[in-house]
Amino acid sequence: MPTNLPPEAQEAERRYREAKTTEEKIARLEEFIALIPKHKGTEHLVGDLRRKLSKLRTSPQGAKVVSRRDAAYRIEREGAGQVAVVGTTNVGKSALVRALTNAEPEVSDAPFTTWAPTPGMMPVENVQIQLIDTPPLSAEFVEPALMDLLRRVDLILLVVDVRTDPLQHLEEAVALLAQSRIVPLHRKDRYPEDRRWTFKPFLVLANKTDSEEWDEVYDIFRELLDEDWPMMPVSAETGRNLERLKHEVFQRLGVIRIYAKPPGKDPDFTAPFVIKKGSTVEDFAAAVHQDFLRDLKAARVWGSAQFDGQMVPRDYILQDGDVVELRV
Ligand SMILES: Nc1nc2c(ncn2[C@@H]2O[C@H](COP(=O)(O)OP(=O)(O)O)[C@@H](O)[C@H]2O)c(=O)[nH]1
Ligand SMILES: [Mg+2]
Repeated sequence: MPTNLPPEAQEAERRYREAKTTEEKIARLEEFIALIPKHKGTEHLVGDLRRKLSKLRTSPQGAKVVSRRDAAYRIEREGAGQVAVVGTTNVGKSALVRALTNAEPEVSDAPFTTWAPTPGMMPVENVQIQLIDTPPLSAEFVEPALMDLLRRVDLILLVVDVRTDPLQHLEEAVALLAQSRIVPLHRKDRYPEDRRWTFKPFLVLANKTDSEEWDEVYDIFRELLDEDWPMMPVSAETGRNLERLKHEVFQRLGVIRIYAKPPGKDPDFTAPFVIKKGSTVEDFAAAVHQDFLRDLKAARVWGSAQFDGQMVPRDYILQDGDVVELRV
């Protein structure tokens, strides 16, 4: 083994050597390969390790590990929306998910700490949004199950570390996602109308902008970008802008909250129905219960209507915060 590997790769190698189960071996080997600098001198080593990895993954135990991992990526949707937190290693994805949700993914200086996606619920106003912490994006190992998960989510929060090399983190992550044909919605014009591409709304989080001192660095990063990204500076550590972030995420989900009012009673303002922006009274009725949709005669609306309790037709378009009484 060449001794001129950087210390983090040597450390990863040690962890790989100590791995006991096939699952651990696969995970540690992926990590080790990812941390080896790629050049002529390491070509052979990397080639050998890749073959070893592929052997492990296709072995009978390995196949079991891979299918268990796939299962870990099938995360059931909960709450008002499903949002993935992605990025390269050590940018603070896990720290953000910890700070924003009830989940407690491990946060560490060691790269590749997060192996399985970890969902948590983030309360915003009177709804809950599901945030999913994910393993780092890396050129060395693309997890197909992660890409499938990202194709299903409503929003991608792409985290970069403003203190190291945010531009590189952003470019690397975007390039890796593009390899799996996942591209930011705002770049849609650049791609042909083609079902093989998945367009997702992105929000870039410039993490570790702990205090005002770092705003200048953030501004420089922004100026270096050759296009306008939806982006905001945040800090998982000091909590800076996290409240604003929660609202931004809610806004970007493109959903509205509707309160059902049973006839003669008050609506329950703690339990909104969350439906897509642009939904009609009919869509709302379907969300409450299929029977409502079938038997719906009329509806009264408080909020967006011209006057309180106005009778509206089935195709009336609802707005966030409306109170609706369905009549059958
Ligand atoms: N100063 C500062 N450090 C942070 C912040 N967020 C995360 N870190 C540190 O960055 C390292 C990597 O964090 P982690 O959440 O494990 O990164 P991940 O690999 O993207 O999940 C840890 O040492 C964290 O303590 C932040 O907002 N400010
Ligand atoms: Mg992590």
